[in-house]
Amino acid sequence: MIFNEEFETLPREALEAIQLRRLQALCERLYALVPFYRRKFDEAGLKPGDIKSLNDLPRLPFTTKQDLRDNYPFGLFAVPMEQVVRIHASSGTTGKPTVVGYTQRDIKTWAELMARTLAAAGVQRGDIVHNAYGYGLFTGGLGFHYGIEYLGASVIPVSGGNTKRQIMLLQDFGPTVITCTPSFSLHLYDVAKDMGVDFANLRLRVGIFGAEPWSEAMRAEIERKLGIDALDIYGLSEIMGPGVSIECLEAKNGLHMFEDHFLPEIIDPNTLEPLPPGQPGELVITTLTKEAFPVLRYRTRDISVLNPEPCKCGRTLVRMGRIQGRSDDMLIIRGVNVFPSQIEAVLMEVRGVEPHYQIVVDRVGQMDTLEVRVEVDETTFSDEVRQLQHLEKKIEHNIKDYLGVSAKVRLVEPRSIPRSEGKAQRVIDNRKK
Ligand code: DLL
Repeated sequence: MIFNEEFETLPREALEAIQLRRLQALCERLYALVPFYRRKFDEAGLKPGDIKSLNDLPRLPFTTKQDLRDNYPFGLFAVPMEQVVRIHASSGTTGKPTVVGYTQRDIKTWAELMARTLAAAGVQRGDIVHNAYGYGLFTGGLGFHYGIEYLGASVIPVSGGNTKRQIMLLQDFGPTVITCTPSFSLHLYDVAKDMGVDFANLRLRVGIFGAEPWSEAMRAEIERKLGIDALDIYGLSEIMGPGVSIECLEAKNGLHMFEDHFLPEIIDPNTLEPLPPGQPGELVITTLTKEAFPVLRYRTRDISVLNPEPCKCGRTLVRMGRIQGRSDDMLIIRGVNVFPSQIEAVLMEVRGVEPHYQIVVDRVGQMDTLEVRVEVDETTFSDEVRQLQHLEKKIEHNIKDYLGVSAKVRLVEPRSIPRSEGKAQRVIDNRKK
């Protein structure tokens, strides 16, 4: 089902005309309202009026996560606070989150795009949606919530956690749609099994999964175990939240990006040059309509590929390929963004600990696990076992406190972590195997 027939099936030419008009207006607004962008334009010797066609896009400056951090918390907002009705945030390398804001119109646009997203998954009025994305600063829970209501379906705002209770609600409320991270859906399945509950007896028909990397193999497993269609949804807080792009139920082959609101590019992350359709590279997105927090050429660090071929669902919107990885070292552990440098910062505050560490990420059952191995100095190593255990617990506590994610810390002998001649291999991600 197509929610917004007009804008989701525009001929390319008409779509590009809209995009150009919106891009030009965006440049004018950014130049006039956000000192950071005015400086960037001036440094590049550009005026908003220089943007005469979409081919001029590569002349515009990029925006990076570092820029967001440098302007923490509200420095890049393009409207006065009186117009900001919502704030969300996601974690970043320094422990300070990346902060984003929305006007009333932004919230309405987001709700509409989420309604389009849900419709692409076949959701309609009468459906009951079990929304197990986290509610709070994270954009997942509330982003879906508003979209489900906008579409006119029923939302169960169950949020994350309390898995056993979720199984009870899945049985009693009879939801037809589930929305959560792909790993959580498989965790639900395992817990249900332990409780003697069979997913085949539930009414679920489709699941909309995202916020973390997953694979075709995992889709097959979810579809088989849960007995539903599993669709991939992509988004990020800096651009809006969930609802930037979604697979359609008809093709399940690439995620349609809502190009009337977001202008995608693929660049080579090293040369920063644009790449043609079909070539994988870093996804860069410009928001065309956002009011409170517009971004110009935002470097997502996510690796994808664009496919402009028409789709059998009837949408003319470009499709991005499943995210293949990231061009930086950010890890996503149970939906929480974690940078190795954050862990390093925690370790380095502890006396007796050496700057030699390794981060091991794995998946046990369906849950991500995080283990931090770190060397201690000779003196500490000769301490009593009890003292070492105490130190491990202390670091675990600090990681949880600082990063919001639980880790198992293992103190190891001096010089036992392999040294490397080039870049240290700090991260071993066994989930990719
Ligand atoms: O994860 C927004 C979201 C919520 C998307 C619910 C989908 C569903 P952030 O917390 O800002 O926002 O994290 C954004 O998560 O840059 C990707 O690296 C990763 N990511 C999001 N969706 C996918 C996906 C939300 N479908 C970061 N596949 C992004 C792979 C994904 N990675």
